Amino acid sequence: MTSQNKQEKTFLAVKPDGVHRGLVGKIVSRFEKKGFKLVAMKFIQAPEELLYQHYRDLKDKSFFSGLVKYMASGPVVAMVWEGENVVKTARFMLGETDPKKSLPGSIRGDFAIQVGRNIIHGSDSVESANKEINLWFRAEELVSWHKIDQSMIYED
Ligand code: D4T
Repeated sequence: MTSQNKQEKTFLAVKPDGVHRGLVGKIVSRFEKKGFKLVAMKFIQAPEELLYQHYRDLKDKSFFSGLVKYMASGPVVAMVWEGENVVKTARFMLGETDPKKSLPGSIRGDFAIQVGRNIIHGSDSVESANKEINLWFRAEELVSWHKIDQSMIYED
């Protein structure tokens, strides 16, 4: 299989705490430097209805209402990134959900302390990535483009 047909997409979002703390550039830079391809990005104040949809699997958790309130407390940077194994790799780059368990070098390990302020979201599977991308973006907002450094990042 060549890298071309191993390409997949993930949904990432810098949460309001990451935006307020001025970490957007640093976070985006990590994915750019890794070699992944940005295919969509928008700065939005997420409507509560969208957040309920996004976190619907957690609706029975005790932290659900606090989570939605925090996610609606300010703007987020919603993004779609593409690359080989990007869903799993991005989760490694994010670190564990709880920053206390995240290794230094990961985004949460370097920039966050508490689980309720963990600065970034990343899809946990290809299936959730596709659902989340469809929820946050219209199809025409995804940009199809050829990044010229790809033969220096993938050998095949
Ligand atoms: P997200 O979706 O934000 O990338 O987080 P994860 O995929 O890493 O983890 P999750 O779905 O279990 O949690 C979603 C979101 O809820 C917050 N949270 C989580 C919280 O405030 N208290 C908690 O105890 C847990 C488990 C943090 C992430």
